[in-house]
Parts: sequence; structure tokens; C-alpha cells
Amino acid sequence: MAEQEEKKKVVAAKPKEKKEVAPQDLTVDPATVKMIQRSRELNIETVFDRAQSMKPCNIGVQGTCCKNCSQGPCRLPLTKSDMEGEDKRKGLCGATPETIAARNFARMVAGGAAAHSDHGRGVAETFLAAARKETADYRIKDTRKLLEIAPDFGVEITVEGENGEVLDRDIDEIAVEVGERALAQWGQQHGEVSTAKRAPKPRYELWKKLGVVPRGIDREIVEIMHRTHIGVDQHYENLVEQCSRAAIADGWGGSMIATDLQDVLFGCPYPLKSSANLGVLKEDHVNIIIHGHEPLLSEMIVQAAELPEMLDLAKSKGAKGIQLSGICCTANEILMRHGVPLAGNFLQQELAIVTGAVDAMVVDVQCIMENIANVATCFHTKVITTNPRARIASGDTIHIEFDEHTAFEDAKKIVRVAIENFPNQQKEVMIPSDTSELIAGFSYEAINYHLGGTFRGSYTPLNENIINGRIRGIGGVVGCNNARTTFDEGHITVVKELIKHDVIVLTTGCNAIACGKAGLLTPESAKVYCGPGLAEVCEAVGIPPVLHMGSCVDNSRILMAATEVVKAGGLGNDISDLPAAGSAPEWMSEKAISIGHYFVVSGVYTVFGVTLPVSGAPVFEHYLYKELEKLYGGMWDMEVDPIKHAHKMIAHIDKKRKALGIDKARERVLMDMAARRELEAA
Ligand code: XCC
Ligand code: SF4
Repeated sequence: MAEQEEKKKVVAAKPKEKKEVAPQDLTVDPATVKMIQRSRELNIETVFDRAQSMKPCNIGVQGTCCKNCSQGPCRLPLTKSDMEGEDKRKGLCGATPETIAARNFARMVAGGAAAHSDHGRGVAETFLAAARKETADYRIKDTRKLLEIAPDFGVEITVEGENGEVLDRDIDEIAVEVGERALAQWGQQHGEVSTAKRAPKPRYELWKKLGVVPRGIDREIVEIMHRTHIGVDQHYENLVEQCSRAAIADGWGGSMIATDLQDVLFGCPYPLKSSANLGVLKEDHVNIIIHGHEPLLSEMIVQAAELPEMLDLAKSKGAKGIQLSGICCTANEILMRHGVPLAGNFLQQELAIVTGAVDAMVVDVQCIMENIANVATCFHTKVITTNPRARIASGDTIHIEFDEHTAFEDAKKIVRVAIENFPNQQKEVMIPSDTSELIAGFSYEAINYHLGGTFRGSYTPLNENIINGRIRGIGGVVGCNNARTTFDEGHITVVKELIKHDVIVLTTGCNAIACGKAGLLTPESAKVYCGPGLAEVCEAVGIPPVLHMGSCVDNSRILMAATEVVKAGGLGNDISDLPAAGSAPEWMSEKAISIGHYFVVSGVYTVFGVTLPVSGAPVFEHYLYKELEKLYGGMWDMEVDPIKHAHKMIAHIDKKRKALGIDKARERVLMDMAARRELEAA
């Protein structure tokens, strides 16, 4: 009776809402189904509940709400009569739906490019401190990569000796100069961001012709903020042009420099084994989850957690050891270089805490949901913020500031807090048993090595297999999770459909984590899910059909891989000639828009899932989806249905195969394979 009373109270306390959607209708991920169930049992609200109780604004979804001045918000939803007759919609200042949607879009590019690039700036600063030996905690690790990237910044790697002989230059000197020149890319006012030149020559020349080579990383982002202020740039085409500068400054600048310098500091990734999903947590261990984006912090925590003194401390508190795991892109960073397992992707951050097993969730920047702090108050979990840019007012978070000059000490402090917290574990722990094995670590260098072997590493074998039709093309599938769509379903369905049709997939970000959880990052998955051509190649080379290339700043690795494919020859002269397409099936962040745009202006047909906030401005939408192709050879598209989404990519790939004159080869090779199989069967 009392229990019933209690139940009633709980039900009454819940916000008025329609029927609860069953967990299995919210996600295809088994661990997440269990944990949504668990959160509901414990009456803990998560993003999955809020997505039901609060629907998005119908006008914002269309991209046509302007709040760029206080005369607004001016709200311009698209109605049937606007579509049929003359579109007379205007904001108070006269801004058209096209101007408003383009301005909103541009501000998303600015936000995304700023996030990636500010991350890159932090890396460059730490790199320089390491090169100047101002910090003992970081050092130049991968000198091969340092020497490879130095010339792109105009840094000489050799010197002339007394007798005119060529001598190797001092590596520390090179590092300092690379650090200085790299950091200068942000504040540069004139000229060009130097890494833009890494693009295939025709691409770079096209950018020059169109006037979109970025001058400096910060400058292009600031200029978007200026242009989108009331009464400045009121032409959507001109706004998109500035988006292109800022997006190139991100993909071929800030993000690319971040990836490069991280590789030099922490090592270029090579394939390694690990596992994914919430089942990687261990009840009898101290569980530390690192969540966010920057490897500067997580690399130090990995080292600190391995110290014998920390293990001893953990044991003295009754734990069997320390289990590190990651969420979001920080997870990808430490997975790629250390094999640290993935606890989950974006929408699992609250649920990780709901297991009751997390002693500390350590966060830095980006994609950290404020509500983890509230969920943590229901458990013993400590949420530790570490970055001066990113603090949380909700809940009882603690802040332990992380400074590159005292990095290791800071990391030890953080790990100690987690260990000390282990005995406070109270509520019944519930860790779902789900995990999957995976192989990650495919930097573009590693792909080179895997395909060509140590001595003649090259992309030629990949190109040959594309030309002969075993591999139909390349799909870059990346991006976030979005609570407005079935969690992980878009990711998994798009990727499976692509590999089924012999499209090899390069992945990063939360898509990579989704693929890991679904078992798609193993060589064995080739036999199960791939078309016959791709399966044969994967088997011969021993690679998974889905190659995990890292975090979201590592989308720059995909750009470099595409550039290598162009260089290897036989598939045209530019990225836009390649049988390739990009996709973000469950995107949500502004960073995804910046990434999408730099893929498009790099010549890639790029399809987004869920929604794109441009539908209320049909002329602007048409410009993104159709007209941009004439300028860049790449364009935007949107498709909610994951199967259709994949087939739009495949159709584009086939279009490019045809243009290259290699469409017939594929028919032949598939016929041969079928014949051989029949023969084997007979
Ligand atoms: Fe964030 Fe990078 Fe998106 Fe995942 S994929 S939700 S941005 S963690 Ni970048
Ligand atoms: Fe309205 Fe123009 Fe102000 Fe936007 S800038 S809120 S459209 S008046």
C-alpha cells in the first residue's frame, strides 16, 4: 500500500507528458535500451525523455528565425502560399528568408570552425611549449611526422654544411620553428593559411580562382560574425563564399594542424585492438571516464592512471584496478593511440553515469551535456571540469584546472580524486554487459602502410581496386548523435548499406563509435556485411571494411586520404573526380556544419541526415543542394531515410565512375567473381 502511494507520487512528479516511448524504439543500441530502462526505473530524466517532452521550434527548424537584433526575433515560416505565389516574407529590416537562413548557416560554420580551431590553437600552444622545453610533460615523439609536415609551414629540414654538403637540421630547432609558424596561422591577417596548399593542385587553384583560400584562421571566423550582424552581408551567395573561407580554414587549417601536431606530440596512430560500449566499465575497478575532445588532457590521464602509486592507492581503497574509458572524441583520441576502450558516444554520456559505476567523469570542451552534472547528483560520481573555457553551473561539479605547464601533476590530482571516490559507490551498480571488439588507428599513413606494405607504402593498391571495380567507391561517414532520431540507427544503416554495395567506409567521431559498438570495425565483419568485391579486398589485406580514422578534428585525415588517392593516379585530377561521397547521418553540432561545408568545397557530395535548417528558404536551399556543384564539384544534400541516404551516395559514386570511364570494369569483375563462385560450388 505504502509502496503504491510512493509510486503514485513519483508518477505525479513527472512532467505532464504523453505516452512514454519504449526504449527499444529510441535506439538500436542494446546497452542504451537497458540503460534508458534503468534511468526510468530510478526516475532520472535524460535527453531521451526531454526529446519527447519538448519538440523543436517549427520555424527554427526551417532556419528562418532571425534574432540578430532586438527588433526580432523575426519569424518567417514557409507556408503553402509562399511556395505557390510570390514569396513576400521579410523581417523588420527587410531580410529575406534566404538572407536569414544563410546568416544562421554561416554562424553555425563560424561556431564549428571556432571550436575545432580553438582546440587546434591549444595544441599548437602546447606543442610550442614542448618544443621550447618549457614543459617536461610533453615532448616531440614522432619525428618522422614532424619532418614530413615541416616543409608545409616553410620550415627547412636540412642545412648546408661548411663544404656545401646537405646536413640534417637540429630536430629541436625544427620543432620550435614549426610551432611558431603553426601558431601564427591563427592570427595571420594576409596571405594564405599554409596548409591549404596540401589540397590537390587543381583544388587549390580553384580556391584561388574563387578567392576563398583563407587568409588566417581567426580572421575568417570573425568576418562571419561581422557579416551576419544586422545590415551587413545580405546576399546568400556572398555569405556562403565567406563560409567557404572559414570552413577551409577549419578543415585544411585549424583541424588539420591539430591532428598533425597531436600526432607529433603523441604519436601517429597505427592499427590496434580495443572494445566499445558501456560494458567496458568494471564494477570492481575505479572507473574514470574522459569525455570531451582534447588529447592534451586525456594523454596525461592515461599516463597518470598507469602509475604504480595510483594502482596501489586504488587497491588500498578496495578496487582491483583502474579502468579508463572515453566518451565522444576524446575517447577516439586515446583509443587511436593507446587502445583505451570506448564507453560510448554522445547520447550515452548521462547513461554512463546511470550505471552507478563511474567514480569520475572528467570533461574538457565540446559536446558535454550540462545535464550530466544533474544526473551525477543521484550517484557518487564526481564530474570534474578541467578547462577554463568550459565550466558547469548545474549540479555539484568540481573544477581542477588543467595547465599544460603542470599537466602531469594536474592529471595525477584528477586521478586521485577519482580513486578516493571509489568507496563512496552507493546505489546498486548496473553495467550492461554489451561490448564489441574493434580495430582502430587508421591514420592516412597507416592506410598507406597497410595497403602497400612497409617498403612500398602507397595508395596504388586501393586505386587499382577502385578502378577494377572490386571497390565501388569511398564513403566518408562521420558525425554526431541526435536525440531527434533513433539513436545510432542512421549511422549503422547507412554504413551497412554502403559496404553491402562495395563502398569502403572511412569514419570518425560518434559514427566511428557507433560502428565500433555494432561490430563493424573488425576484419571479420567484411564477410558478413560486405558485397563480394569489398569482402575480397578486406580479406586479402586484412582490414575492416570500415576504417576508424579518429576524432572529428581528424576529418582532416579523410581529406589527406582523399588527396593521396588523387595523387596515386588513375581516378582523375581532383577530389571532385573521385567516386566518393560524404555523410553525417545523425549530425547535431555546429562543428558538423563546418565539416560538411569544407567537405563540399573540397569537392565532395555530402549528405546530412535528420534535418538541415534551410528548408524555409527554398532559394538558398537550392543553392546549397544544386548550384554549389557548379562552383566546387561538391554539394550539400539532406536525406532522412538512411537507406535512401546511402543510395544517394552510391548514385553519386556511380556517376563519378561513369565520368572516369570505369563503370564497365565493375560489371566485369562482379561477373567474374560470380562465375568463379559457381565453379567453386560445382
Ligand atoms: Fe560531438 Fe566530437 Fe558530434 Fe560526437 S561527433 S557529438 S561533435 S563528439 Ni564530432
Ligand atoms: Fe529582424 Fe532584421 Fe533584426 Fe533579424 S536583423 S531580427 S530580420 S530586424
